[in-house]
Amino acid sequence: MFPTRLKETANLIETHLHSVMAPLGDLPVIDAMRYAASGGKRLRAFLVLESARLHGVSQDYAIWPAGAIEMIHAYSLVHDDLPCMDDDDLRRGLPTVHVKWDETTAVLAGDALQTLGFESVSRPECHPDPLVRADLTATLASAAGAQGMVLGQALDIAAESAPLPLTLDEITHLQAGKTGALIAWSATAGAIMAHADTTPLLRYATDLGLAFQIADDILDVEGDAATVGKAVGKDADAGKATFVSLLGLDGAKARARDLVADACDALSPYGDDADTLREAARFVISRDS
Ligand code: GRG
Repeated sequence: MFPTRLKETANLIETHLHSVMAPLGDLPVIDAMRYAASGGKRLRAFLVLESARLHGVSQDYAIWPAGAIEMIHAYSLVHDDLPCMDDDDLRRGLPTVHVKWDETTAVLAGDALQTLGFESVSRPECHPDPLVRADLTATLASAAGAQGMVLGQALDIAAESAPLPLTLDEITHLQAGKTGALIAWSATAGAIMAHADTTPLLRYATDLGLAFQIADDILDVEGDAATVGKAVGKDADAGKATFVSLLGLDGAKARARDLVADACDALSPYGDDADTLREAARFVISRDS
């Protein structure tokens, strides 16, 4: 069952990150890294572990890319929350890193979480085959960097001062980088580790990533306590193009449901063994945070 697996993943990741960061000491920047990397749903780590399980890859190996993606995700949130970006005071219900410490510590903690993530996938403990470790490292760099998440973030920031709102194609491209690229890497990591074809999982994750972002836009409109399918609240991002502003609330919900159906179909080569991934896709559009 997906909720049980997600909870197990969260526990595994907390323990793993604790041990990876244990030797780093207790400078403020290290404490800030531990703080930023704790909590969260651990959806990306779950995708890595499930993708590895589907391909018969040992969890002892898969925990390394699962921890790596959560560190890189945490870095992106720390930097996204900075005053020069989204200027947020709260993350995961707690003060953001630059509020609890200061901006310098937040920049450095984010940088160090990113490099520790890359170190994790290049360590021999991650996989016995150095070519697999190189592949994981290169694909993660491309997902996180100027062709992936950083590109999406840059396009998002540029859109704020653009004369016209983004079109549906533009926002789809932006979000494929900003949130989709790390999700796609997570879901394909197990196939990479098993030297297997990544195509079905890439199709699954591309649809899932977009559905995730549409659900996020719907949550913004309906309020944190709502779920997809309830009454409309106030639009926190009024003026900015979102899937809801472009498709309407009902259209966005229908699109998210279609994407989840396509994501589930993409898993047909795995048969029933991929049912937990199918449950995860349905969860993504029914979550309340
Ligand atoms: C700073 C280079 C750079 C990139 C930041 C991902 C990102 C790019 C910014 C996050 C902004 C945001 C809140 C986007 C909405 C979708 C999203 C990624 C939400 C957070 O992910 P969850 O819901 O978070 O998986 P948890 O806390 O569960 O890990």
